[in-house]
Amino acid sequence: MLPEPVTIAPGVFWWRTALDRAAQQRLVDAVFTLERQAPFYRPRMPVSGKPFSVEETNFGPFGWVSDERGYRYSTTHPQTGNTWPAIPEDLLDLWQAATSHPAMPECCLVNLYRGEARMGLHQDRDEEALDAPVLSVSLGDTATFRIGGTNRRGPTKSVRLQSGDVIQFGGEARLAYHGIDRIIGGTSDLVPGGGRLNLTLRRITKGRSRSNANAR
Ligand code: MD6
Ligand code: FE
Repeated sequence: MLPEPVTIAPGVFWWRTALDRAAQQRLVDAVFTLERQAPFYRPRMPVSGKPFSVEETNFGPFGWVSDERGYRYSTTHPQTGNTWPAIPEDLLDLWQAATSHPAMPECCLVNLYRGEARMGLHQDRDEEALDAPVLSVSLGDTATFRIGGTNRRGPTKSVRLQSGDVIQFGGEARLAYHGIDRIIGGTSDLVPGGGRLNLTLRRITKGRSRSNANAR
């Protein structure tokens, strides 16, 4: 099971190397297998339509998408029109081991960072279920993760997330601003073609069931 996490800030827990190499490898294999059904694509910024530097896909009943019309959850892939593949069981097990939340996650957003890709400071706030924490897994190259408070201009801290690290945002940190300043290339050989994968698990609806994450 998981060791005791480090508390980075109130409500932000960090399990360093929560997943061993074999567990990391299983997740990477699952991502690139499911990616054939739900290919990575580049979301676009609201209004401007500028493409993200990060490539994304999703697993689960809901996927987080973004384009000129804004950020939202969608049950279908914006390019294929198909529903998203199910969230891998290993991730559902991790959610149950790490969080004490009674409902299962309904979205696994997959972020793929190659080269100079990064992610600007943002809040995760498009979910109805803001009482549920967000759980995220880092795989591949090390990333510089910046975390602040709920005020965009407030002070921030930086930590280096390595392959196999897991972080949770909950409680007073659920709406904390955070982002990825940069990826340190060549720090891992886990991801085929290089770079970093981030898997972010979220509950979207205010449901109660633990068992229906993939069945709706
Ligand atoms: C990333 N992570 O690690 C981006 N959001 O690539 C996130 O945006 C994130 O790690 C909410 C909670 C944890 C996260
Ligand atoms: Fe986020």
